[in-house]
Amino acid sequence: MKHVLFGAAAFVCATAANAQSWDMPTPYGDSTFHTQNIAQFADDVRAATDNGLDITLHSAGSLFPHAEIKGAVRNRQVPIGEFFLSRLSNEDLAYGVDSQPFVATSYEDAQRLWAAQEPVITELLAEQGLLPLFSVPWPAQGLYTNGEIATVDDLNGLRFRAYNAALEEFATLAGAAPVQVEASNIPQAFSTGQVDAMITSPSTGVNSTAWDFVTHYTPINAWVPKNIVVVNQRLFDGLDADTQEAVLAAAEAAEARGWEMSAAEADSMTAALADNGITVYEPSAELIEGLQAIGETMLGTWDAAASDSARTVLNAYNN
Ligand code: PCA
Repeated sequence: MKHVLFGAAAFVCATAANAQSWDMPTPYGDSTFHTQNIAQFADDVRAATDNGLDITLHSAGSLFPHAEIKGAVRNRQVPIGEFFLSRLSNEDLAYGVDSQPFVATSYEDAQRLWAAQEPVITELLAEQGLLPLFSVPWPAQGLYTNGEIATVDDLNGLRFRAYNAALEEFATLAGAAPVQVEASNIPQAFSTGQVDAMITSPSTGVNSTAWDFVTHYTPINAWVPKNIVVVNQRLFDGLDADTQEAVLAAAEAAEARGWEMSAAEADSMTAALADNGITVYEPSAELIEGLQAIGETMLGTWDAAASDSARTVLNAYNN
């Protein structure tokens, strides 16, 4: 008996000695479904490895600001991290196709776009020693304002919260004044008068209690942008084979679960906006036509600047 107990204790010590702890930054807060999804991913990895790989989340930009997360994974300051994929469009427009207005507007489109995008960006990220693990979309993006917006002209002069270059361009072409604000700073940006309108998902609207600062929401469903989780390839390669397999299996499950969570939130969070007093209205045909015209202009600009990789993504998606 003594011998057996000793054996068990030795086993526990051996496991602990090999155990690894990974820090995982994300820009988004704990109530965000993406954060809940990656928390489940971390739980799955812990369970599958008998606590051999313990991933600790650092939400709401608490470890690294959004703009630094990709670089931190690349430089091995952290092994793994999550960020908004299209923020990398300044490196290559292939990363930003999901944020071009009216290119992919439904989950079906978004799935096809991700299928076209994944092999291309996997290659681009590999050049930086990064391995993408999974990508999950936000619900389609809608318009939050004070008062109803009937046409693009009504956006003229508004201070518009933006989260990437494409949205900045979109707002500018609509005659609005874009201001970059991270998702976790939205309530403060509105309450201090820095911004007075935004385009984001119903999820982010609810997570930032949009009813405290806007009265109206319309689901223009103009694009379906994604988050991505990447790991440093060299640190991943340093894991033993079983742990690598556990990470990849948990990543595959997280991608499938995340897409389902997103689709569920598209409905439930739009309902929650209305329940909290926001007027949810269908966009007018004129508004959509005006916004689509802006999308066309943006696509022209995109086309003039697109790399071969970016073209490969758009061609594969369109064909
Ligand atoms: N929420 C994030 C990105 C897109 C979205 O729906 C944000 O607003 O920053």
